[in-house]
Amino acid sequence: MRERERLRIAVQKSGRLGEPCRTLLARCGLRFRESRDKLFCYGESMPIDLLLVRDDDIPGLIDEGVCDLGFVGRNVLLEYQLSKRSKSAGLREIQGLGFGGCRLSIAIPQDEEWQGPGQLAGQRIATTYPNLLRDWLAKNSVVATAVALSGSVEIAPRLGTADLICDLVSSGATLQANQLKEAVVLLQSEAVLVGAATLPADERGELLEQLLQRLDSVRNVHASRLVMLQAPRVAATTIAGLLPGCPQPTVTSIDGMADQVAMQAVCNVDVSWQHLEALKRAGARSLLVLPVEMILA
Ligand code: PRT
Ligand code: ZN
Repeated sequence: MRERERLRIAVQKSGRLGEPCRTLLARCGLRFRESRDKLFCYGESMPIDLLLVRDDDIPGLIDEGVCDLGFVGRNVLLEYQLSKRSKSAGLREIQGLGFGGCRLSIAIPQDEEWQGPGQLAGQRIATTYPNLLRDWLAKNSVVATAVALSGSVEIAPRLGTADLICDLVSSGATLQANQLKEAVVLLQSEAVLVGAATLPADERGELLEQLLQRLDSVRNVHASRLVMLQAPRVAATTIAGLLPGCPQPTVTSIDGMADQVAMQAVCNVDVSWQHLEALKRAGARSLLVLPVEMILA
């Protein structure tokens, strides 16, 4: 197979998203052989390879056609898109992945009151996301200066290089340690799968579709439980209505027990003890809840 018939995915080499993204791909059945320099992983189970890079390089690599897909924080994707505007061939967020959650927020000193965007006028705000910040300031008609830094944004006010900061927050501990508090959220972020705006027209397009289906299935499976039970035939409709997430159960007769049925359903939400107790009160017995390994609809 020629090289570009293989799909190439850019993944963060280290950092917060590297490990969870590779775990997700492993759950999709992808196995890789790492190169000696640990920059490239050759796909052994499917013609899908990984390029291990810094997260900031991922949108550009897809834009230039070096990679077909990538995993990055939504914050990185949007910052890139704003920095490129018309110069970009077009990237799209294909799907959010449900991990790497954080917020891009403006933080102010703990002892100040937040009175709204107007309070930012004339301030110098340190950030590693100058384009996202400028965009938000413009939308809120605030004239302030975005001071672009490459890291350690939270110490800028103490160093006197800025008055406030605009940074990613997850637990809020870093802000607190620097006597700052979150004032306003500019963006809710999580890890996302990014691809070119148009699908490759060759074999890679099909591979991409197949991978997306597996990713979808892995995500659904994560929250899914198979519920199995037995119940009086007359209670089957009531019990079906009590199944969490209201799935359509399969109802089968039990040999030699004309008034009883066996029911099973895949519930795509958490199944709690309360759910089971409600099912039992409605007449269900022999309740069994099992984790689901794979689903292919
Ligand atoms: O080396 P490379 O350039 O690849 O990595 P990086 O250092 O630029 O990024 P990395 O690995 O730190 O983060 C990758 C992505 O994880 C980000 O782009 C976000 O989408 C997501 N993410 C989720 C976070 C956080 N949570 C987070 N808390 N990225 C950074 N932080 C930092 C934040 O900048 C601040 O310094 O953690 C600190 C705040 O955390 P709390 O918990 O104290 O609030
Ligand atoms: Zn980075």
